[in-house]
Amino acid sequence: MKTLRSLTLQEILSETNLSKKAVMLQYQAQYFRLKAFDILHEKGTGHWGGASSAAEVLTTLYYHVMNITPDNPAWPDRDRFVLSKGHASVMLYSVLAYRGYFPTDELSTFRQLNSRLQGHPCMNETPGVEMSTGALGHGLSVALGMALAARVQKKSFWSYVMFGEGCLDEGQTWEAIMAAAKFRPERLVALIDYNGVQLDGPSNEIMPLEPLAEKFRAFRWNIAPKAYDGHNIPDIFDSFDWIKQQSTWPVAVIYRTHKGKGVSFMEDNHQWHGAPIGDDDYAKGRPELLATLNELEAKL
Ligand SMILES: Cc1ncc(C[n+]2csc(CCOP(=O)(O)OP(=O)(O)O)c2C)c(N)n1
Repeated sequence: MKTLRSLTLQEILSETNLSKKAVMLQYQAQYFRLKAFDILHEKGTGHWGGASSAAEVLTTLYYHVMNITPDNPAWPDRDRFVLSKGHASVMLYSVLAYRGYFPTDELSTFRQLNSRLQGHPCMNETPGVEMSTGALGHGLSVALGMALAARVQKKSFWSYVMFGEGCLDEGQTWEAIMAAAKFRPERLVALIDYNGVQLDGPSNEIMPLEPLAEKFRAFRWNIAPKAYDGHNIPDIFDSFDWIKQQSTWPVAVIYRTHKGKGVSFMEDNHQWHGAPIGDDDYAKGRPELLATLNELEAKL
């Protein structure tokens, strides 16, 4: 099997031309998607659907947006990120490893006993993980606390949280939405990975959330006037341009995404939320991911 090429940190971080950087991040996100697919197949466990849908936003955050120092994960002024949909851990781990928080070789220990890379992220074990998550619905409360701590400490770091529809079905999220609108901490940003599918069916059937943007507005959040394409790096760049121009807090952005993105028979299908990827499906699915990676490589 041909060895996949990850772009180096140096290559990506030193690129100052935004169009070129977008092409690089598009490639790198697909690299992470393929990496995650390989890991989940090898381990026979983990969550493909929601990990795949978050690839581009997570890659952009860690390689373009956040002010972080992976060699010193506890730097007090770092930007914070909370993956409220903790089951998507394999994508977070892939990004963290290649971003320099821990050795990339360690990814092969995913979900093993005593590994630092447990099925759901653990803040006490894994460098770069800011909050232990997995029980849906806690992330925004934590990110709100971080943003309020920044205010108390007179610091200007950003607090980002990513959730999907599952977290929005939790009452605690709406309590945090209300509390955030009361305290209005600066630089608190909710990134919504809106892929429309949950563990056992379409979100519309499980718990309809629409009109979601209007609900955030009614709760006095500053929500982006349009939904962005969460798989398109230039569009994601635009979303962060919009975020960085805001001065009314808290801020939320909806990203339209596809669960299981990149493997046609797995996309938008709840059956691939967390099912093990067996040999046959791996053999069918991997060439699709690789073909896209090769197309993106040709554009580099
Ligand atoms: C409190 C709680 N209830 C149920 C679950 C089981 N569970 C894990 S993921 C999931 C569905 C999540 O759907 P979504 O947020 O849309 O995730 P994504 O599609 O982004 O993977 C459920 C019900 C859980 N982890 N926590």
